[in-house]
Amino acid sequence: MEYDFYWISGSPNAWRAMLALEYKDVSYNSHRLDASKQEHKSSAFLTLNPQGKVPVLKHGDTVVCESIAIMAYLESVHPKSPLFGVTAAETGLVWQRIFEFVNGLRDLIDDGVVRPLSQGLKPDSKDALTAATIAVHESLARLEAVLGVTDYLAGDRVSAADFTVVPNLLMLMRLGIRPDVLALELRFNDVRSTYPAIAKWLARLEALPAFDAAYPPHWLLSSGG
Ligand SMILES: N[C@@H](CCC(=O)N[C@@H](CS)C(=O)NCC(=O)O)C(=O)O
Repeated sequence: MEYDFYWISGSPNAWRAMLALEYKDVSYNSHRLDASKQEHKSSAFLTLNPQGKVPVLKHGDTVVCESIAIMAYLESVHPKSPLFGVTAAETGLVWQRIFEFVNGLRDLIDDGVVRPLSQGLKPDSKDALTAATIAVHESLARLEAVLGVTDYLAGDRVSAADFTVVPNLLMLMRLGIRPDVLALELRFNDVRSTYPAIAKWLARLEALPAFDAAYPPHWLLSSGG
């Protein structure tokens, strides 16, 4: 049965699902949607995901939306190269790390920093941005402590927890080098030097063949933003 995968370049949610596809060496028909043309709101796409969001994975009659659900689905069909642990303790820790991120750092990054900066910072939202920035750095310090002990977020093996966190973090770091953002001194440009264990973890992930295969193509053409 064939896989069809629908994604938008630079979408962190699509990126993590694509990392799982590539890591598990699953072949798929790639459907890159153009957000500027609202292709993710077309009637054909809305029949797959009425929310009009990527990623979507279609496998025969099965349609899976939600990036983390897609990773779990792939794990179930392709247990080789496990991403959700092998022992019960490993599985528990992978899910723990995923939920810690989803219930904490993700919204701080997306809602607290990326969205306000992408939409143009309004003078009255500067205090909220400062508060979110402090909270993001506190979370990064906690990740740094975890990665000081193990090579990956849920132990010494790459897992769905790493693929969950890395796209949003790299998006934040990419935004951090934009000249107008640099001027705000949020210090997302120097995450690698501030957090050496995170830097080594990023290097480990970047060395995976899956990383290059899933890297947002439009990021190769431009920097920042
Ligand atoms: N919780 C969903 C979030 C999906 C999501 O928000 N996708 C974004 C791209 S990162 C999207 O398609 N946005 C388009 C829109 O909302 O119009 C997941 O993990 O897959």
